[in-house]
Order: sequence, then C-alpha cells, then structure tokens
Amino acid sequence: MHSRALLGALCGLGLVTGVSTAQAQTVIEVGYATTTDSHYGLGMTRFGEVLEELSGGAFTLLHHPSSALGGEREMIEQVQLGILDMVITSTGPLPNFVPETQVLDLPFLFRDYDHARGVLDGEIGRELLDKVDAQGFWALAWTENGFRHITNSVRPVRTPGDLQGMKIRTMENPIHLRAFEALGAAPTPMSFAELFTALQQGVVDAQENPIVVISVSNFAEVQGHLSLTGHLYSPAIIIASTSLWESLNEEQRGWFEEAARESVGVTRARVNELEDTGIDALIEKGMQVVTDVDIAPFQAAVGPAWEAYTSRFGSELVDRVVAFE
Ligand code: EAX
Repeated sequence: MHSRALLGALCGLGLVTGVSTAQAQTVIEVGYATTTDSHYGLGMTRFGEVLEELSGGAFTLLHHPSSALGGEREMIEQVQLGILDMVITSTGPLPNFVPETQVLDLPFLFRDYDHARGVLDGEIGRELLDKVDAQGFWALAWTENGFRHITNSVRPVRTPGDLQGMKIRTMENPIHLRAFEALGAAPTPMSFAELFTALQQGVVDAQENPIVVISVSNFAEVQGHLSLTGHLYSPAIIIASTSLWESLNEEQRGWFEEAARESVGVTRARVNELEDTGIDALIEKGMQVVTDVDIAPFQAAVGPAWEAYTSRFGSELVDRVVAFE
C-alpha cells in the first residue's frame, strides 16, 4: 500500500494539519509479467475501474506491468511478504508456495476452455483458493492465461520425436519440467522476465505459452515455428496480501472481490479474442504454424508427469476434475 494512505489516515485523524484534506486516497499496487494491453493488463484496468467506482475514488490501482517488479515467482513472494499489494500471475510458480495447486498443471487435464473455467469457478476452484489463503495470501479469484502451445526456432514440431533434445524453457513448475523431460526435450525452468532475451540469444530454442502471451510478447520476432499442441491449460490467479486484507473492513473487502470478479470476464474475453484472431496475426508476422499436431503420442508420453503428481497427492482431485461436466 502506498505511503499516501498513511498520510490520508493521519489527515482523517486530524493529526496532520496544514495539508489539504483532499479525500484520503489509497493506491493499491499490482504487478504482472505481461504488457498493459495484454489479457492481464486489460483485466487489471477493469479491476481498477470497478474498485474506484465502488469506493467512490478512495482506492485506485497502480499497475507495474511487463515484469517491472521481477518474475512471477518473485512477485508472489513479495505479496506473501506484504511488500506488494497484489499480483495477477499464471499458476506456473504457484506450486512453490501452494503444492496442492500442482493438479492444475497436469498436461492434457482440461478438455477445453469451458471445462477449465467450469472447474475453477466451481467447488474445486473454491477449495483450491482456500488452500492458497492458507499459505498466507488473500486469494481473490481464478482468472486465465490460456491453453499453452509450443514455439521454437529450429523445426516444425508435429510429434514428440520432433522435440528430442530441444532446449525448451518452462515455467518454474515441477510438473511442467517432468512433462518435457518425459517428452525427450531438454527443459530449462526460467522466469518469464528473462525469456525473450534467452530466445533471442539462443540460450533456449523453444518455449510454450498461450496465443495471447506469444502475441503480446512479440515472440514471432525470435521464434519461426508454432505448434498448436494445447498441451496444458494455464490458469491465472489474482492474489492479494494478507496485510492488505487486514487493513480493510468487510465492505471494502467486498469491493475488491467484486472488482476481481469483473476483471476475470475481461481477461477471459481477451483470451477468447486472441484464440480466434491471434494465429492469423502470427502467420502474418512470419511464423510457420503446425495445426495438425499428432496429440495422442504427446498425451501418452506425459504419463510420468501425472505419476509425479498422483504419487504425492493421490488421484481423488484429478478424478473429480476429469469427471467434471
Ligand atoms: O503469465 O511464465 C509464463 O510463461 C507465463 O505464461 C507468463 O508469464 C504469463
């Protein structure tokens, strides 16, 4: 929370005089990895509009986009420590803080967007948000990153065989790492903040991300090939600090929760839009797109990533997600 809040509070207590007692305004700071015109940035813009409206201007949102505050793992840690008010982030690094959320990272777990959104907006999603809360956060809402596809600078990828030995960046996520090892690639966990440069310099040959991220991050400049593997759905989450929660009354907390709900619709709409138009735009930017990926061998190959999860957490939650209609 910004120091202006303190001044506002002191003004309110009449302890600071000689300062214009303009309405006390609290600046809430939010960080994220992508640009302000991305699915996260647009969602947070809507969050700020709703929060300002509901609070009569008492709260405003200050964006720190494009990894300005560090990688997603670092920003999650800053929120947990109360250094940062809020982050909107993919769930990639989340298992480092909330191990149970690894279930969301299983390759080919979610059938499509309706399945993923239905699970996250329902009972299972609520249970997982409660587990995030239990690790010293204020979990405001599940939002969305999208189904992830593989890009690379080496060759078209149609089967796992095309990935053999390919240096691919993954998020800092144990399940993803295990999955790409099982596919025969050479995975390197890395913060998103370092990714574009690593691709540009050839430190890694490949990466995987939703169309919306590939588009707003200009990966077409450093990646000639896109393969529509859709190998896993990447949720995102809006997390706030417990110190922010403690500073608010019940009504104010409700404003943040309503703003979060409204922002999810905007983020998902942007993901939908880029799913429809983003691939043609990437082709126009020179990417060669493989649309006829042979999915079955990919699904068969990532069994070890599922076993890595079920051997630790069992299969009850996985079975519930798979069975969800
Ligand atoms: O959340 O790290 C990643 O690849 C994420 O998809 C990206 O930061 C957006």
